Amino acid sequence: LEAGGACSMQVEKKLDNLKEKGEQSKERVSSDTSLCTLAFPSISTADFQFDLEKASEVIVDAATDFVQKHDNVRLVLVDLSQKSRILSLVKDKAAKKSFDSSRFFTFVGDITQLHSKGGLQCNVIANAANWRLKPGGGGVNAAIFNAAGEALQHATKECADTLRPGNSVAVPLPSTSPLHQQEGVTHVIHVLGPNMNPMRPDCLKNDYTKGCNVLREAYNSVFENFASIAR
Ligand code: AR6
Repeated sequence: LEAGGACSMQVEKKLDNLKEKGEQSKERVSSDTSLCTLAFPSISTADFQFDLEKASEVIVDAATDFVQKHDNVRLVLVDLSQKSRILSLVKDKAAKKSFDSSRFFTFVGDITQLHSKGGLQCNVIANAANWRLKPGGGGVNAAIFNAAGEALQHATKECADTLRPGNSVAVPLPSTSPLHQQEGVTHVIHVLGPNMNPMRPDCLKNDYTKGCNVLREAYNSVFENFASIAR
């Protein structure tokens, strides 16, 4: 895929430059912004009412496992507010683990304006979607579909009609989309998380054994889709 090609080329170029200068490349490259980067929201913890403490554990485990197994990628958990409880929980739990913290970190900002407002270049963003993959509905789903325009709706329809809880689908974002043009986002990965809200479909009724498994599957699915794009 185009984005993957571009990402790996940039990293290789960087490595060559560093080799020419005779520098040790590994540390430098891992903190470099040309790394393929996935920005993702905390799946299921707002409208789907998933417990934040339990979600934070799943996020830290899934993300640290992933960055330890994959080179040349970065994961960034994003939320809108400085006061975000999920971001603090994840930061606290991640601080207790040993991994390269330049490859998984938290960031405060709107996931649709990370480059223009936050100065953070993310090639790929994840969306906490609904099972019908429809725009609107509030939360991060509405924000992403609004920012990406109709191009995302069309591209999404070409990839999938529905999603099961725990699954995700990677959609290449056409270059006509404002989100592509202004923010440099080349792919949106829609993911459906476990739902604990009785007013939404497939409510798990507080079954957190199942819920945590489905949430872990959801993150693994997003990260694997991201790895294929980055390759
Ligand atoms: N940028 C970054 N993070 C955001 C943004 C944004 N623009 N907007 C919300 N968040 P939610 P869910 C954070 O409710 O719980 C939808 O209507 C938010 O603070 O969007 O998985 C869909 O259609 C929270 O931390 O997703 C589904 O039906 C996180 O994103 C349903 O809600 C997820 O909140 C999915 O519910």
